[in-house]
Amino acid sequence: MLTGAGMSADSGVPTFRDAQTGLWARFRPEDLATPDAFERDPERVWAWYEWRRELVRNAEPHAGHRALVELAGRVSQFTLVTQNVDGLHQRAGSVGVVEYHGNILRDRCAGEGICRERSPHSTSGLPECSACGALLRPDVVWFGEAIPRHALQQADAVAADCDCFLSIGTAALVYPAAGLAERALRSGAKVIEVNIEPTDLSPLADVVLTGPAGVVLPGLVQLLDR
Ligand code: BV8
Repeated sequence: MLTGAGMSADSGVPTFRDAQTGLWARFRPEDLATPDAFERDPERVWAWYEWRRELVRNAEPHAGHRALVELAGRVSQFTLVTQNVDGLHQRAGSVGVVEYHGNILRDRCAGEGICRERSPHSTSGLPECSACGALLRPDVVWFGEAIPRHALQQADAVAADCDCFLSIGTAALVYPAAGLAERALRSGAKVIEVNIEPTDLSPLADVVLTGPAGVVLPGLVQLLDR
């Protein structure tokens, strides 16, 4: 299965396209979540990410996240691929989560490309690597950056070899993540979409369950008890 920002909406984390409110209303995520934006204005990009980190830290997993944990224990094979960078699936108890777009709460050294601790001293006023002094950046995949190889391969493999693929809370617009449901369809899987509104995937899905993930997913798991 694949979850998107709509999965976190019921935890109070605005979706990727709704996130731009208040101070950030005048920016498009696509213009902030890029290597060029970080190169050009690291202060602004870090301010956006610190604002989003605060939202994520104050959020709690909801009944839909917990329903996926329950579902994982009820089926023989289960892989959760998420586009979300908020770690809410893991906080709900999901294990083996494939973080397709990384994790906003981790820092990565922009010079070495690996996660590092922050240096206690900063010459730039921004987080710097404790090992080499280069700027740190959030450990997420920006637009124009490659998906981490292990995540890409694992997600492709399960999409190509599953009986049922759930697409939950995603507009199915960001690639290559949006291609996973299409990959599952090509391999003969049934596709179930959970969303509050139609998406580009809806006409291709076998089943479309319209409603918030925090309501639909617990209901779906209860059906297993019938
Ligand atoms: C790459 C981390 C190449 C950062 C994010 C074709 C193939 C390959 C690439 C492309 C392509 N076409 C275009 C591209 C380029 C680009 C792209 O897809 N652009 C889009 C804008 C068209 N893709 C890339 O750049 C990717 N990289 O391809 O690299 C490459 C290869 C080799 C070497 C070098 C380079 C990287 C994309 C990753 C970008 N990073 N996040 C951060 O978070 O800061 S993406 C970002 O969008 C979030 O992760 C978010 O999850 C994701 C997708 O959006 P959604 O999850 O769908 O969220 P959205 O707000 O759009 O929609 C919410 C949905 O939920 C809605 O449908 C709504 O109705 C629903 N909803 C709302 N409430 C609820 C709900 N549903 C249920 N319940 C509710 N309560």
